[in-house]
Amino acid sequence: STAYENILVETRGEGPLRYGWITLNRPKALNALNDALMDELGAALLALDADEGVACIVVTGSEKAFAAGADIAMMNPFNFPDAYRRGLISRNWDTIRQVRKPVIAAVSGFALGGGCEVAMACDMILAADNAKFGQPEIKLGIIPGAGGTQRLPRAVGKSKAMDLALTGRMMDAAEAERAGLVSRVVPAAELHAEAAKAAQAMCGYSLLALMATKESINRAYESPLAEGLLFERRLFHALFSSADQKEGMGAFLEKRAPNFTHR
Ligand code: CO8
Repeated sequence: STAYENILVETRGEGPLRYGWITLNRPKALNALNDALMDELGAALLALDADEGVACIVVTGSEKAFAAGADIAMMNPFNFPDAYRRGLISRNWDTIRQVRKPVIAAVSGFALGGGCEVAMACDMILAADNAKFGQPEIKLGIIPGAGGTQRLPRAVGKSKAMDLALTGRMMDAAEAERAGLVSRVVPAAELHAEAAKAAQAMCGYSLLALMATKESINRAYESPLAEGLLFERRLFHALFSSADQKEGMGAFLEKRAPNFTHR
């Protein structure tokens, strides 16, 4: 398999479909995001997305930090022409959006700045009880650059997004759960087991249905309600042309476990 320097990549699970497991791994800098790490993350996500044996992907960090933001030492000398021309740090952010399989962020410790933005670019965030989220860019004389002013207010509402981005304060896991940023909070020691359980559950379902669910929920953010509902109905109807729909419903009626073939 491909050798990466800033991330660890594996596939895990038992059964015909497995899940990808990506660990951000720059421990010296609390997983601060630089171009090399983001290039590797983008490449690993696309490779797992293209792997027919993979149903979904977990992205996690260390116990102390999911990622403490973009690498400040790298960004310090940036000027506009270089940053713009080379798409510095930003060039890989749209990669996460291209992934069509579900991506679970399993967050322990700090998820700050670009780290919080990577988590928000995933499809759901599972938080350890020691997780801390924030957009502290204001302290550095800049603003969030990868969704912090866009995805955060959609997740937690305008007032809390303003509060976090304007004061730079951190929010703990309990507050993040109340605000709707994270799907649930689990004890730190159980974070990986819980993420694995969620991923393993997805591996037992129809890949078509998983991908259609993700596509349709994401559509809710991009379109007015009537268009989103229409999009959902079209996909819903389309799935009745799949063998997996016959298998899923047939198995229920025959009181047996389904055996999806992803067709
Ligand atoms: N960049 C570079 N190095 C970092 C970063 C970072 N963001 N965060 C931590 N480190 C390094 C520290 O410099 C330190 O290195 P060393 O041991 O060599 O001194 C090491 O990691 C350990 O960190 P600390 O000693 O500071 O650990 P503490 O436990 O005392 O503190 C904190 C942890 C509170 C997380 C602290 O490290 C901190 O405040 N970090 C910076 C957080 C921050 O400001 N993040 C936002 C960065 S700006 C950003 O993300 C913009 C997003 C743009 C997205 C892309 C746009 C296109």
